[in-house]
Amino acid sequence: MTTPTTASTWEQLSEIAQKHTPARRVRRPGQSPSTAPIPSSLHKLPPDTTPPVLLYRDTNSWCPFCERVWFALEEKQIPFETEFIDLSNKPKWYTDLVPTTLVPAAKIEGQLVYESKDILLALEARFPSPSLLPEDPEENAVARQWVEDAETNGFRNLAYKFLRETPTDADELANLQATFEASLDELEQTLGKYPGPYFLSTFSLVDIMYSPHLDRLAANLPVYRGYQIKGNPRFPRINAWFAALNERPAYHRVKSDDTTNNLLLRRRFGIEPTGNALPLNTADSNAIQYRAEAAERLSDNHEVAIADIIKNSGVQALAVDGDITTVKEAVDLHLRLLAEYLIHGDSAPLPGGRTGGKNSIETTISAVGAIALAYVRNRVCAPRDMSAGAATAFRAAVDQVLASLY
Ligand SMILES: N[C@@H](CCC(=O)N[C@@H](CS)C(=O)NCC(=O)O)C(=O)O
Repeated sequence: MTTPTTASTWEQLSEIAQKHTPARRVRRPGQSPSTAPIPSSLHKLPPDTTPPVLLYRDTNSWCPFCERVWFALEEKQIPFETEFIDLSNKPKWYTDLVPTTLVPAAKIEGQLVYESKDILLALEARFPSPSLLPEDPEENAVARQWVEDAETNGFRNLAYKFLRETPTDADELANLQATFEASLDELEQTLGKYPGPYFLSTFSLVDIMYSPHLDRLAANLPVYRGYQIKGNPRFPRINAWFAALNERPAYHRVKSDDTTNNLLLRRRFGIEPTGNALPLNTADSNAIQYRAEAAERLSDNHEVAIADIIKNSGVQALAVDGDITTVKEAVDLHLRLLAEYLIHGDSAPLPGGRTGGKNSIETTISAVGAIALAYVRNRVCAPRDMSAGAATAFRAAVDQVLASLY
C-alpha cells in the first residue's frame, strides 16, 4: 500500500462535512489554530444588535470558572459575545477594568460583574427565565446557600491537594485521599436531600458550580492517582448526577473531554501521570455528527492548523534541501486524508506505509504525515477547537489513520 497522492479538496470535504453537522464556529484571528463557538442563541437577536452580555474568558477555554458562566448562558439561551483574554499576557485594559484581574468577567447590559458566582447570580437576577434557582422560597434559600457553600466548603482545595501534591510517603497520600473522599461523601449526602439526580429538585446553579470541577477530577484522578469517581460504588448519587448532566445539550457544548483535561494537567502544571494520559473514551467516536463536526472544523481551519504543524511539530527538519514545499504538501495531504476518514470511515483511502520499497520522497511524505498526525492528536483541545464529542472522534480517527502508516 502506498500513500494516495490525491484526496478530496478542502472545499469538497467541507461541503460534505457541513451536510452532516450543524456545528459552526468562527476562527479567532491570530490565535491559531483555535476557534470560537457561536452561542446557540445568537440567532434570537435581530441582525446588527449588540448581545446583552459580553463574556470575558480565557483564550483556550480551559478555565473551569469561565465554563460555569458559559454553561449558564447556554442553559438560559442568553445571546452573548465573547472577548478572549490571553492569561499569559493579559492586556492592560483588562487588568485596569477588572479589580481581581481574573477571568471570567462579564458586562451585563454594560455593567461589569466579576467572580463566576456573582456573574451567575447577576445573570439570574437580570434574566430570570428559564430559572436556574428553584421557585419554592424555602428551596430557593437552600440553593443560594449551597451556591455559597460550593465556594467556601473547601471541596475544591481538598480535591486539588490530593491530585497535585507530591507526598513523600504513602501515608501522606493515603491521608490526602481519605480527606478528599470524606468531602465527596458530603457531596453524596447533599445530592440525596432532594428527589431526582440534581442537587435540588431541578437542575440549578448549584450543579453548574460543581460541574466543571467534578468533570476535571473525574478525568484526572484515574490517570494521575489511580482513583475512580465514575463507576465507584461508594458514590452512586454522584454517578447518577453525571449521567443526568450528560443528557443536557448545553453541557455538551461547554464541557471539555477527558484527554484534553489529562494532557492539560501535565502540560500546564507539570504533574506526571501514573497511568496513560491518552486513553480514549471511544463511546462517541463513531457518531457521524461528531465525526462530521471534527471534519468540518478541520476543513474550515486547515490553513492555520497546517501553519501550526509546520511551525511547532518538528516536520521542518524533514525539508528537502531547505525546501519546505514537499513537507507542506505532505501535511496538507494527510490532514485531508484524515478529514476524508472522518467523513467516510473505512471506505476512505488511507495513507499507506506497510510495504517496503519506497523512494526517499515517499518515505519523507509518510514520515511528515506521521509526525503531523501525532501532533494534531494531542494538540486538539475541547471545547476550544471543537466540542468534546468531536474531539474524541477526531483523536480516534487519527489513531486509525496513523495505524495505517507503518
Ligand atoms: N474565584 C474566581 C476564580 C477565577 C480564576 O481563578 N480564574 C483563573 C483562570 S482558571 C485566572 O483568571 N487566572 C489568571 C491569573 O491568575 O492571573 C471565580 O470564580 O471567578
